[in-house]
Amino acid sequence: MADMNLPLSSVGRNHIKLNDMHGAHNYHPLPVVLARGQGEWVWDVDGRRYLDMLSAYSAVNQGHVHPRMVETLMEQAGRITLTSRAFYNDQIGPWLKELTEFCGMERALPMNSGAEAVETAVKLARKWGYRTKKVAPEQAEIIVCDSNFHGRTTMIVGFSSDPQYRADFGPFTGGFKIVPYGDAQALRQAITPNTVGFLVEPIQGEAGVIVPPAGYLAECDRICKEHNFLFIADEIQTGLCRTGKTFCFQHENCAPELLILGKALGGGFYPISAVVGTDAVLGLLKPGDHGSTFGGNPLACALSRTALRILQDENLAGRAETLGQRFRSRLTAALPKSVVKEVRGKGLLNAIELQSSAGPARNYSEQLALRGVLAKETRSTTIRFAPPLVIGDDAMEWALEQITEVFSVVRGA
Ligand code: IF1
Repeated sequence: MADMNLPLSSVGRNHIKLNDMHGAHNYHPLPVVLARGQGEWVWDVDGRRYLDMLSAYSAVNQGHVHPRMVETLMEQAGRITLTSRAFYNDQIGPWLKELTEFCGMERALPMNSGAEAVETAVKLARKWGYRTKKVAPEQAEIIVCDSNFHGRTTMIVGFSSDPQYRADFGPFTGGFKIVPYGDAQALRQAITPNTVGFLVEPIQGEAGVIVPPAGYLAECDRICKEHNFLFIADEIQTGLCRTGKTFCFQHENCAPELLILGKALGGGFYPISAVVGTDAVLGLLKPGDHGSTFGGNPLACALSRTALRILQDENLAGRAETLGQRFRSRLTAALPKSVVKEVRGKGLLNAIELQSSAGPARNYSEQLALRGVLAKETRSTTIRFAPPLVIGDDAMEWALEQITEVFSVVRGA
């Protein structure tokens, strides 16, 4: 696919060439080479400024290079950064207390990437199934949803419904069932005596910011409690104030036994993820059952403590709610139905779905980039908009103008 003709300098073109020559081509980035970030803004190698409306897939909720994060990084990096869990360190205990209080849950287990936390949650649900629910050995089943995205490990892609995510990566792990997203009755029908968990994204991000029908999560939660299996919320992308509440599940009356966090848990500075949940589940692990070299390291925990404080001190959930309402109402009113099918989302996790006749989504993200707005297509007809939650009112106004311009005409192939 020919790339847009962004006026790139030889410096920028050389960076792209290095990627082409020496890297695996597992991404097709926009031809934008970023060199600096501050808040909601990023600059490329040629000094061109862009409004970041992807936030590294919701991992930079606190904004790029937040000064409090820089301060914590410099202080902790100069003291101690990695000890392994063979010993205690002076950051993990306070982090565990602050994170469990932030989530209103009893225990937490630190990992690094989101996928690692998802793998950890699956192991915990199975262990709970065998030890507490008394499911027969090796028979545990976990129900997941069609069009799910929970990471890229072979176990996780094994329960993906996307052929590309699975192709050439088998054989896969058993013990998973796929049901339609948004249909609580389908969940009920998939239950067996071996069901130990229901793993779900409160909004499906990668599938195109799919918001389930109101009441869906609450109904699923009731079904989980009624049939004694775990409600496992993957809030790696929707959590940490992104959708206008601290966690997306809080938009409904539900109480997950396990919460999976990642991305913005590290404030955009360092990979840290976690499974947070009840003592009844996390308390089942004994020393040696599970672990990770970097999990719970003092640098990650110190940065995550500051990342959580920023979310609270700057009321980023309230900001996401207010600005998200403005984003959806203004664009729903302004964009022609001949181009745009729907503007949808919660808080500052939103997407524009194009009419199928309006041409590939990539054309629109390229046109946005030429105007200084960075957003990324997901699937062929949807562009996701997820700016840092610190985005200013003026920047939002400017973004709405650019988006209105780009989506007011069909930009065919
Ligand atoms: C890519 C998007 C994809 C996630 C949810 C677990 C993970 C993710 C709900 C795994 C990660 C990232 C991965 C990245 C692009 C991005 C993404 F939805 F955010 F846009 F892929 F679908 N659960 N999502 O969204 O976390 O191991 O990556 O830390 O793989 O291309 P991770």
